[in-house]
Amino acid sequence: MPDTLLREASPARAGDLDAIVIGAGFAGMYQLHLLRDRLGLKVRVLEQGGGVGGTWYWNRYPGARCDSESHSYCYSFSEELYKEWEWTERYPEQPEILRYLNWVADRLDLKRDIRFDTRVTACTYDAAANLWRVTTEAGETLTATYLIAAVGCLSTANVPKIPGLEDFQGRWYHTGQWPHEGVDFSGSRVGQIGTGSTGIQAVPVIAEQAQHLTVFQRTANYSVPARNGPLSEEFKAWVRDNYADIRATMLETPNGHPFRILERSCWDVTDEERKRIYEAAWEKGGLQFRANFRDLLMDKAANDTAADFLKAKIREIVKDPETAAKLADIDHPYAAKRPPIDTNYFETYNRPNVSLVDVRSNPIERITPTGLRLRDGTEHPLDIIVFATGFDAMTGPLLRLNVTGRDGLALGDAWAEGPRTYLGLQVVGFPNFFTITGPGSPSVLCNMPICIEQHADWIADCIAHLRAKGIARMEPDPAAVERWVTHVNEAANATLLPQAGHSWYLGANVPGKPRVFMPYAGGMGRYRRLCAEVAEKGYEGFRLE
Ligand code: N01
Repeated sequence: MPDTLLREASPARAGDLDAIVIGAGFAGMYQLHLLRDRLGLKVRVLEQGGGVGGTWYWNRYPGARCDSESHSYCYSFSEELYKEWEWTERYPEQPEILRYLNWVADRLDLKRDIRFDTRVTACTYDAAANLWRVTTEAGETLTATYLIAAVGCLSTANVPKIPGLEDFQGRWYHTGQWPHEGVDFSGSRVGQIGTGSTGIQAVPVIAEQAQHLTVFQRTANYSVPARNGPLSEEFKAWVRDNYADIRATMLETPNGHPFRILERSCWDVTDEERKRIYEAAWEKGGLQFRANFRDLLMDKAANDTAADFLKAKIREIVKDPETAAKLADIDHPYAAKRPPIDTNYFETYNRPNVSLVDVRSNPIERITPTGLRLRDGTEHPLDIIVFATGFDAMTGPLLRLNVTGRDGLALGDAWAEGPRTYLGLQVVGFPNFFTITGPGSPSVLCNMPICIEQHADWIADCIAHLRAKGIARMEPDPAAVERWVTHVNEAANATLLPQAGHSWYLGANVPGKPRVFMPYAGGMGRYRRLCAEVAEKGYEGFRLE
């Protein structure tokens, strides 16, 4: 529908605003652009940080870099915007991504509608007025018809409750809340807890500065070299010339990346051929490693071939056999947890100032004023502790908004047994509340900007529909949610993903969190078609009143 017609058909605004968007990362920025500039709505974005960027505003830890290739880790909705920005490296570093997002915000004149340094403390649905009341830490309340959470999936830091932290006399940091002025590690004994994607990026950089770095590993992890480097002029030209194809590929592939998962099975090739394929993929580097065979994430025996190859690489790189054995003692299928990529991660353990401590067999018992003590009584004196311990993923950022829907229903109660959504977009009992990349959508299993654009587009089209048809409220039908939750579980169970029992995909990294596989593993291409069909059928599965 043309925007002008839509504006004429729009009902009078009941609250201060048509829409409140929470968060000014990739998601909130694009949602603001669509709702304000395409639909002509009055929108305010509330952002806790002092600037745009979301994840890239907060995660300033050493080595922070994106694992998606730069030409895919950006907005692609506008060809003009896509071609105007030039990335410098294969994998963009945090400062460059933050510069990019500021550039987009300025280019689209977004900042005038973003309220920075504004933390949302509660969101309450007022059924009589059909409004959302959003309260901020400063005590202000704003009202709007539509509430859109663009808070990201990995924005609630998980600092494990290890006894004694409050008495630690050194300095400590969580990677997701890194000081803007940086941290000087020189001359310090540093302990890093955590060997996920973040930890694996941070270790080589911290090791270069610290007097000594001790890495406390609970779960050993696979990693493939990123093979990062500057982009050639030819590649940059190729990206500009192939915008349409790159975007089409990202929209269709299961992971939203600009490469296809090959059709061949692991068993279509001989052992020697497979070894050559893995070697070539190792040399090429990056997340593409898992795209070599279609069955790597479906068939445990197929996965074992990749896992064995990667474990052998660890033993080849790491010179001390005991350290190598600990690093290669990986207990889950390859890519069942989010697979990291790295720059010199395993090589770093060959440095004389780096040591690895296994805290699976000998857990951290307490933090003392001067370091860490393990269960067997071993003391590790430390000046700085780095928590690369991840996030209360997917549900954490939503639950801390204290959202209360119809009849006083708190989101925390609605999700006491784990998140239940329709398409990861809406929750029963929470009318006109939308979640961008919410649980039950592909989100974290995909290249994020692609998922974000799809959700923000869908939400904007949906709001346009509601307004054009004079529909006051929208929320899912409980039966549709039941069917979707069942489908999300089936999609996960058709893969090896649930076999990593300690994964944050399952909420297992946060004690007491319900164990539910949260993202939709059915693939981005399929998900996109399902969402489009639902909209085409007049928002089938939603109650429109
Ligand atoms: O967090 P994680 P992350 N004692 O949860 C360990 C994205 N990301 O920040 O596995 C000891 O993966 C924990 O051990 P275990 C990406 O999606 C993207 O690294 O629970 N150890 C694990 O080793 C990624 O998956 C980019 O046994 C404890 C680590 O801490 C997601 O963010 C870059 C512990 C946490 O790993 C999260 O990654 C970086 C304890 N009490 C990250 N508690 C991009 O490229 C936790 N651990 C875009």
